[in-house]
Amino acid sequence: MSLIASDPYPWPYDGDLRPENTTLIVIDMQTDFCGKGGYIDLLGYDISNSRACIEPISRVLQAFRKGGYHVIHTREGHRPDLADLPANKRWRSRRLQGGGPAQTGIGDLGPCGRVLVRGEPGWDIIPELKPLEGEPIIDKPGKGSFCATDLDLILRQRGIRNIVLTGITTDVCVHTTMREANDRGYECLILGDCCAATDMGNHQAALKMVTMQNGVFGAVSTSRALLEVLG
Ligand code: C5J
Repeated sequence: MSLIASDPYPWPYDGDLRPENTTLIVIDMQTDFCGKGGYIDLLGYDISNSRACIEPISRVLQAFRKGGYHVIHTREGHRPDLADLPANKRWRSRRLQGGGPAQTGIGDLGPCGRVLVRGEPGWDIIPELKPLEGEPIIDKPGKGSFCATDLDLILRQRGIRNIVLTGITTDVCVHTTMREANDRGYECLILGDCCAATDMGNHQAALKMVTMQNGVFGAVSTSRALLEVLG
């Protein structure tokens, strides 16, 4: 029986935490979300917010790999012909806040290649958190990692029940993935210091939401609490 100190309950709920049934998911640690000239930078947000989680994720990643646990990565992005990019998503990405002239949006050419397009430099996972050979990478067109992907199939084939969520952004892709996973019966833990948002208030609110109703989507913890158990 292994339990990680978490809020609002020690995680996982039944103490069944083993390398065979537990995966780390590292969500969208791509240049477009945390690098200079990437999508988030072009939108005018401070990328030091989204970069703050790189170091803690790297420590957790090392512990998962060392312990023989599963590791899965995700990337948000679209086909080069943009056949999987909804028109409203593109329109919103090009719109300056408060209206105004169009800006570089999804599918357009920016300093890191075409924004959020598969195969472009900005779409790739940052070198600090590069996936190892054999670690699945889920390419997703949406915010959630289950929508229009084979993630659920891969998790079930491997017998995975527990999911530890990290990555960016806390309030969008990480939260959507956590909600999707929770509804499918997975036991979820989000590590607060291993996630980041474009806005600190949203980051904190997203973590708080998880803890309502006795853990409505799972539980919240930190890299430190997890490493005390995983070593
Ligand atoms: C966003 C993400 N925020 N990875 N994507 O558009 O959270």
